[in-house]
Amino acid sequence: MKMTFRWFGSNDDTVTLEQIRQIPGVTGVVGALYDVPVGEVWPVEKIKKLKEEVESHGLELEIIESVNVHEDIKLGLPSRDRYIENYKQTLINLSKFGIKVVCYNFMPVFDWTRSDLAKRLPDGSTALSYEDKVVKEIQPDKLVEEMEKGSKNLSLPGWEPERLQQLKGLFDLYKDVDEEKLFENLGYFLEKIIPTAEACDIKMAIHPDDPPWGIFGLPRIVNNKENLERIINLVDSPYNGLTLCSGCLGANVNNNIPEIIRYFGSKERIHFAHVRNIKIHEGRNFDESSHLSSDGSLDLFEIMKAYHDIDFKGYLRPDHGRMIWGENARPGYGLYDRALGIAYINGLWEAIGKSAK
Ligand code: DNO
Repeated sequence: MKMTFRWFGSNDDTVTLEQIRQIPGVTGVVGALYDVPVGEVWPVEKIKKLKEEVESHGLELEIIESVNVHEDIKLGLPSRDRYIENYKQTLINLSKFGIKVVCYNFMPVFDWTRSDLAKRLPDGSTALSYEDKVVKEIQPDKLVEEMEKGSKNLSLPGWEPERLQQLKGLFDLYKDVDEEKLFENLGYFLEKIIPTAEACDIKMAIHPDDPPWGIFGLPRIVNNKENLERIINLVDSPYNGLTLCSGCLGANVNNNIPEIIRYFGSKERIHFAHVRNIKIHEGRNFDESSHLSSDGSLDLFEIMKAYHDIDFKGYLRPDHGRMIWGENARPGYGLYDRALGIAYINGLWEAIGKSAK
């Protein structure tokens, strides 16, 4: 595996490349251009600048999270073709700088969703949390407001204000899009972009829905083994692959994460691993815990063992961390708890590797 760390750029991250470089075992960052509107082509000059900045700190930039997909593509509107052409051009531009994997998602309107960005845990740390009742009762525009309030004036990935200002219109458009239609629209998108991804040698890695169920009546399809299987078969190419996020899929107790890793790993379709833990409470409620198995509901040893068993050579990153030691950072993306996560994942990896010999 290649250990990486998500970074939001020098203008928009409290964590610096100097700090990231000092975390044991990290070889690269997971980056993106956050100032290009969704649907537009990522300019070569900006990609170059980001790449050079990361490399000048002794780190690699080989993976992007995310090139977001324009809503018109998910909706299947006639205007999608223009945005798909732009997406292809972005892949071509990224390939000029040695990008190997592009993560994206296909969640209608809302990317990852939480009811609280700073829930206080018994040890005094704060964490992202999801309470089903709150999300069921809140109006979508109110949720957007709450997320913005909790963001500490840092951008939240996937929560682009320009798009979310048009909530009402988007909800109207989605009235005609059910899960089958969404699959169809994803298939259309993949058929067009995978040949370009192949030519550019960039592996596409779809990110699961977070949480892995529909919210506000909007369809969601990237949420269990059966649907992941259907997605990789929409276009049967190694370039049509997955970001395997343990915390997203794991929120549904029916998803057996080690089994899912072994299954898609044996098909060589996992290109990017997000490793994190969650503490599941009764019903559809969970808090994000530290990475440690005994703090959450997922067994990180079994998860890392599954990656070891499939001889995982792809990119991996710790996922969200709690806010600890008085850190004031983007919710989920501080330095300390994610660095602790890395130390733990590295420890598991070394122990599993040595005891397997
Ligand atoms: C949130 C992230 C997501 C993820 C996208 C991938 O913290 O896990 O925003 O990056 O869904 O496209």
